[in-house]
Parts: sequence; structure tokens; C-alpha cells
Amino acid sequence: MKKLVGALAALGLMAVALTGCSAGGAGGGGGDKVITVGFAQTGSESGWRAANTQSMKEAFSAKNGFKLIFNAADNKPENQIAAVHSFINQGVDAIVIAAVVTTGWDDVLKEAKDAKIPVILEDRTIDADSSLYASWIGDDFKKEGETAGSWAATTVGSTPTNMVVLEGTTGSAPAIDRAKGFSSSIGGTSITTLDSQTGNFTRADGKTVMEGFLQKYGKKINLLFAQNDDMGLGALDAIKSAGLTPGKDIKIVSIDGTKDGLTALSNGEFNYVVECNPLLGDKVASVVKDVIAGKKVEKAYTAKDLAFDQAAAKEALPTRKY
Ligand code: GZL
Repeated sequence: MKKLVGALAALGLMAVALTGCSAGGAGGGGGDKVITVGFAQTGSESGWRAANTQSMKEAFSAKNGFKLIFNAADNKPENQIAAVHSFINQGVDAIVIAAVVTTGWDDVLKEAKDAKIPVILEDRTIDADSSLYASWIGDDFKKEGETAGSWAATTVGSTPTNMVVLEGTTGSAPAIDRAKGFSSSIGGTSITTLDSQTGNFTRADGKTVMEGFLQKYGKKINLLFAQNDDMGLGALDAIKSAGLTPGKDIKIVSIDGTKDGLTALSNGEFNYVVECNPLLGDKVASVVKDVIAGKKVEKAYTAKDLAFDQAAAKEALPTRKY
């Protein structure tokens, strides 16, 4: 907001500055000034996303020195671009983006740069000139795919195995990179991909697409690679409705490591889960403060991810934060 700041100093009265933001957004954030941050979140498509949003809102709180302007784009790239335009027009001090898709960012990020508003990426990466953003904080999606694929190769790769894949949001960095990682790990094994379709990272679409796979391939399916827990959890309903036993008739490997995903793993409905840590808020907030203060920051900060079999899931669940 471009409210003119007024400072009232009178007898015994404190100088009161109603902090707004300078037109360029460059003025905020020094010392104890409130830092106004526009956060363009993807939407609310999954349990992972809910945990990520909560982590970001807790980190970008007033007590931590922030004013957060939050926008959830309902997973529509055009909504996200519009939100970033709005943040620029409001003259925020910094913009944080969890990009729905990797493409289409150059123009609006050039506008932010011209307005001297720093951009920090959290969670998903984008295909844009790296000079257009100060830093990225997130998880290594390709490595997550490689870890999931290595489990599949080790567990079922030596016998003929028919696999179906529930892909994440088309054009999103996790969908692209998890697929790359997974396929690099199963090369040379007896795993054949029967079909691969997007379930948009949601339970509902994961169920619908799995129903289609089961109608088409039925008992031929031996393995499901779900690119996130929520799609895998949706697929469970479809598998059971088809009279099959998930975790046995169809083995399931998934990525995220949410409580619900680890619960499915602990009760044998999933077989392996690779973590993708959503609790990024504190690191993102710290990087934003450093950028605003003119400190040097790294171009990338990668969160540590674990992987779980059934025993590890049972051990982790009682204290699982998300
Ligand atoms: C991964 C994140 C993905 C999760 C999904 O970092 O972008 O989006 O895997 C979420 O659950 O919807």
C-alpha cells in the first residue's frame, strides 16, 4: 500500500510512523520497520500445500516483523501472474512465489525488477533468467523421483511389472523433475509404464484417473507411482472399489510424506513414501530479511528429504509435524 507515511512528533509523543511501502518497495525492511511481503501461493490442492501455507503464514507473522499479503491462485497460472502484478502495484517490499508452472514468468518478473522489488521463489522452480529472482528455497524434486524409482527398481524391477503413473500438475517443476528422476532409476529394469496421466496433485483427480486406469487395464496393473500422497490416497478408493488390495495387488510408491500418506504406509496400503519437506517458512522469511537488508544470499537452498518404509512410517507418525 502506498499510504503516505506520516510521522507525528509532539511534546512527549513518540514519533509514530504508519509504515506503508515506498513506491519502489525498496524502502521497507531496514531495521525494525515492518516488511510487507506479497506471497503468491499455488492454491490449496493437497495436504502438503496446507502444511506449506501454514508454515509460511507462521513465519511471515506480525510478531516476526512482517505484513503478509497472501494470495492463493486456485492452481491457475493466470491468477498467479495477476497476483504478482497486484503486489507490484501495491509497492510491497518483497514478493514470494510458489509457482504453479515453470513457464510464463519473465515479463512480470522483469516488471518487479524494474520496480526494485526483490522476488524470492519457494517450493517450485521456474524457467526464467535467474537474474530475475534473488533466491529459491525448496526440495530436490529430481532426487525425490530418483529415490522413489530406486525403491521400485529394487523391489519389483527384476520381474515383469506393469506401472501406471499419477502425474502432478502439468508443467509444474515437481511433476517434470520427479518424472525425470523416477525414469532415470528404472532404466534397464522390467518395469513397463502402461499409462501416465495428471491427477493435478489432488485426491479427487487421483481417484478419477485411477478409476480410468483400472477400467482400461484392470488386474494387469502391478505398480502405481503417485507423484504426491494425495493422488495416491484418492487412488486407494478406486483400487478397493475394483475389489483389489492396495499395497498387495497393486504396490504404491508416493512422494510428500504427509501424515495421511505415512498412515497409509503404516497400515500397508502404500509401500514406500519419499518425503518432500513443506516446512519452508522460516528459511524463506530469513532469506527475505537478508535480501531486504542488502545481505548476500545463496541462489538456492535445498531442504533435506527422508524416505520411509513401513517400519520408519510407524516410528515417525507419533511426532510427525505435518
Ligand atoms: C512439492 C509441491 C507439490 C507437492 C504436492 O514441493 O510443489 O505440490 O508434492 C503439492 O502435494 O500440491
